[in-house]
Amino acid sequence: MNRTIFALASGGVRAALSVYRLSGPEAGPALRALIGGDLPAPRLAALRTLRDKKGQQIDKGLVLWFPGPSSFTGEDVVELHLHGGRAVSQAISAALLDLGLRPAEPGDFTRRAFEAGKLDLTQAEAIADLVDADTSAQRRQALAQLEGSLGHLYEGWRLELLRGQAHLEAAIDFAEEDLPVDLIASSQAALSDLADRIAAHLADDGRGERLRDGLRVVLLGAPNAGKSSLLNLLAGRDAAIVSSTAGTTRDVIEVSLDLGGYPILLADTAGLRDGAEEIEREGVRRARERADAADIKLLVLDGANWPQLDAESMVQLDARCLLLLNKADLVSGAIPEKLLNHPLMAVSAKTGQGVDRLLEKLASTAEDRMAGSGAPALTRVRHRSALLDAEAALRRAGQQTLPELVAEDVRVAARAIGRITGRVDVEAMLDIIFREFCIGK
Ligand SMILES: Nc1nc2c(ncn2[C@@H]2O[C@H](COP(=O)(O)OP(=O)(O)OP(=O)(O)O)[C@@H](O)[C@H]2O)c(=O)[nH]1
Ligand SMILES: [Mg+2]
Repeated sequence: MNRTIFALASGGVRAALSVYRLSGPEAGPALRALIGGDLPAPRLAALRTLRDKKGQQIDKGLVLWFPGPSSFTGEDVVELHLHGGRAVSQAISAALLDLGLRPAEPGDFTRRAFEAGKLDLTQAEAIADLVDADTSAQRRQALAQLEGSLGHLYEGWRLELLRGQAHLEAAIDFAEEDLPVDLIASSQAALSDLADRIAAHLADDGRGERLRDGLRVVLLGAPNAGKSSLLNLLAGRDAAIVSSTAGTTRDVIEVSLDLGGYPILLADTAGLRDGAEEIEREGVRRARERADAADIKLLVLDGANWPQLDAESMVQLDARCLLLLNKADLVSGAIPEKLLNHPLMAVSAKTGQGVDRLLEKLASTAEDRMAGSGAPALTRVRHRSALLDAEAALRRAGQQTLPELVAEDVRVAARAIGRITGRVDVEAMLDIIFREFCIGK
């Protein structure tokens, strides 16, 4: 049996209120000991004075009693809503340790909920994502996943496979029975159809994962072009040092932006040039590394040198680039909308010119890359690799001629998908065999 655990469920302790959560068989006795009386009615808040073993008052607050199995973890659960503060936290923790409870490890409560069958693994992951969500689009994605959008999709696919496997197993084990003769061909058609649906789901350009992590945007360009000035302007704070000395920035400096609900990680980098001294050279190496990993490269051109283009920056030109002509305040004459077939935007970190347009452009790109058609998106590499395994197994199944081998590939595919939701079991398959075929009636 699980030991009873407790944890401060709300973050930092210095706050008006803090919530403590207890889960396990000793949760009820612990609450009775703390309040010196009977348990309150289930799921109703009750105001109680909490005392330690010596009868010393710890605090007065709301207590809630959630008897298992209809609780978050499926176990007996208690919530204590006490005053926030280090001394209260220390006193209640000491009292709970004194009662034999153990401090929870990260994820302990959700893990117990999963083990009790309250959540599948994608929902458990969604709780972590919801807690980490910084923007509204991230929150919506996590909520949909918590509601089971991904879990239902995968579970549906898995049941389809189990049904297919049941048909094939029946053909193998009960060949003399009255089964359809074209079983293999029709199974294979269904399997290849599912493989296509999995492939379509995988071909989403990683939007779900990108929404979790943020779109990676990097500022690149020659020293002194004004990259750090632009970063500070976009971030709305002085995150990076700006100076008229070329080669000021060395380390990569990253800020998070929320553009229309979509998360962006904007990185400022060292100015690109060769032959600098050692530290700056390392900075340039890091800048190029960031550029390679970026979703969008903002290539900053120095308006002070316009229309001269520096070679080091031009090497970076590719489909991920948006060209920015900074220091537009110093440029006289018309600035073209395009340069070398890439969109060019005139901006000035000094006057703020063009910055709104740049933000709009970034926001709309972020939406393009991260918003979906409404279909659930996979959100983790773990999902992707399991689905790739499943798809490969289904493609293999299409090549097999013996029902045994087709069935084996289907089994591999079903297990791969079952790993995503954490619901790999064999009982379900037996149920389907007997329900659908009525064999051995
Ligand atoms: N006139 C004008 N000056 C600017 C503008 N943007 C930046 N500057 C000036 O250009 C100089 C360099 O700016 P930084 O932001 O440090 O340039 P950087 O690209 O980060 O430079 P490194 O870190 O050395 O690569 C500073 O003196 C800024 O004040 C602008 O839009 N107009
Ligand atoms: Mg800089």
